[in-house]
Amino acid sequence: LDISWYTESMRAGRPVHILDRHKLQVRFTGQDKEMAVFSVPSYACQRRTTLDNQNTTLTDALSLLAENAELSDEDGRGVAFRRAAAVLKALPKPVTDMAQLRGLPCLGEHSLRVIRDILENGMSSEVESTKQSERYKALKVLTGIFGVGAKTADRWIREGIHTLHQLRDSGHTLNRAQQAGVFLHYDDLNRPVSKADADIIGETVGKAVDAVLPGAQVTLIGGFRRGKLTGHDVDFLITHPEEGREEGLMPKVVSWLESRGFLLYQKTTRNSYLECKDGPARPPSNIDRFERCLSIFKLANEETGGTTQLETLTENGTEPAGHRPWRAVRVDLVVSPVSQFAFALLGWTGSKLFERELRRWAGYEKAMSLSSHALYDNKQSRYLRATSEEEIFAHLGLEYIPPSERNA
Ligand code: DCT
Ligand code: MG
Repeated sequence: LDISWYTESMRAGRPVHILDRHKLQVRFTGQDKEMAVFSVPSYACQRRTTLDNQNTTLTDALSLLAENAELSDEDGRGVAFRRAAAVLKALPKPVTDMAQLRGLPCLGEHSLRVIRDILENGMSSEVESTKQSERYKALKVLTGIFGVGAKTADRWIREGIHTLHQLRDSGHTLNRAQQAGVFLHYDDLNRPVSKADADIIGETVGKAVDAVLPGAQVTLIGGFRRGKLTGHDVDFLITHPEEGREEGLMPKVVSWLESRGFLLYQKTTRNSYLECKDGPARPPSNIDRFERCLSIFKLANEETGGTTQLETLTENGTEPAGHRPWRAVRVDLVVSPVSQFAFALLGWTGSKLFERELRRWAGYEKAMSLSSHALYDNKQSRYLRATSEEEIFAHLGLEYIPPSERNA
């Protein structure tokens, strides 16, 4: 913590009272000013970040700039804005004065400029102009399509395609996922999923898993495990207490669901992770090596009594969602062998930034490689086993942070 201003105050004879170690509550006696000065550790995985965000105006602004950077293939800038937003999310009170931020980590010049603009003028001109820009609006519309990432969207924008209508008229051939995303379920897939919907889908997935492999367990992961009330999808992790029994489980679960009309779309990828072959836990991507199924679920609407029969799908998806007895929901299924379960659970609970920070902490501070499969100690040249998230935090020399406080 930079405390030069504080020692200056002391020298100038302005008494400063520290009331709490983490929230330096400072009173400048004899002046009108009273404010909290904050101090937080620099890695998000050392902090407790609940959903009770006291600085949503500031964090929304920084998150928008992060999103815009990520969509523009500027990941470095994106992470910088995400880290800055995460620091503000961890503060116990709203920020009202720039002086409160002195000494805080991860607040670069650019982020500080945005924060100052908002504190002084009530808004950031950069955020407002980004929001209004044709490019940002088009990126949002096009990446809102299931199966369309930043690169594809960018290519289309350079061809002058900014809207769904322009895309439909462009004659582009879309892959199966994109067809589902743009022609069939665009509105549904861009509507938040509630916890109640997640629970209903969880029951169905539980039934499917139980039917094809009794004893297998299903765990809700992702944002809902962190206590979020809505999400963009529903994520589940499946395992079996006996190592090896989970092999080949995904195709069986998928056909059970498919034969009962629960799936509008699915794409399964096979598990390719083998410790001995791949060496240290540094796979090219930490999230794509489990047996994994990206799907679109057909969720029956409660009030209509629902149906699980596949209906003829309209070709252009213009049928108002409210008139259908079901809605489409993105569901992500992951199967893990029980020996990797704790790592998978930790890696798939998020948030994305919390995960990134855990891996950065492991690498930079502990000379370890953490993935959703394993933890490798580079100094001891061996894998560190764990059967719970608590053990992994302990291996990493970190205080245990429960899921509800990983909302960085
Ligand atoms: N994950 C990650 N890195 C990624 C993508 C995902 O570490 N690049 C992990 C963290 C969260 C988990 O996988 C599930 O991913 P999402 O569903 O995208 O995140 P979420 O937190 O569940 O967000 P939402 O509530 O919007 O679904
Ligand atoms: Mg999710």
